[in-house]
Amino acid sequence: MAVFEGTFATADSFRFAIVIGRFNDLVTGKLLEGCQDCLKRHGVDPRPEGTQVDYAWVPGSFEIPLVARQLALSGRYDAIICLGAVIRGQTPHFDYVSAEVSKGIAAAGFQTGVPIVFGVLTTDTLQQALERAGIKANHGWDYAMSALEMASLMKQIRRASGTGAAGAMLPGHGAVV
Ligand code: INI
Repeated sequence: MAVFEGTFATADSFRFAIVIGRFNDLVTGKLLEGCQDCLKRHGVDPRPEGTQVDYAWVPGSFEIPLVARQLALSGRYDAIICLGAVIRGQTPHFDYVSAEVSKGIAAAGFQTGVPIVFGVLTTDTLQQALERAGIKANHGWDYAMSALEMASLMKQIRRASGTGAAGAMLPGHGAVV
């Protein structure tokens, strides 16, 4: 029998998409920097004019799942990283946005077979978010590590099981964005 485990050594052949929410961009911009730094140090060229990473900016976290799913359906990416920051305010808005973005990202991964990383901070305060986006640690780095590991793992599993490219799982969605 087999043991499947992702590695971090073969990243130079992978393609990623990063979906970033503009809302709270003080935080999401920092997550993006951490993410790009990690990818670069693992041999991925993160430049938008390069061939390995595409970027999609959306208004806020609520819009992330739709765009991540559409990108995944293209079959062009080994993994997709979603970056957002939902910060609790005085109203129940936080609960609606955070519930939809978490459910939506999970659904997009299940539906397409493409690893989609949940890189959305959900915090009570801006301070807590900033601490996780560069002041104490930068979770953007961790999200990139998850993408590298999952891309490698899924590739191994697909190869062993003889299944086709991710993103082509839904009927009629082989190669469109
Ligand atoms: N979007 C976020 O990414 N973070 C938030 O904290 C946030 N809050 O608090 O309102 C937020 N709202 C915008 C939302 O994601 C949508 O862009 C908007 O509702 C339009 O659909």
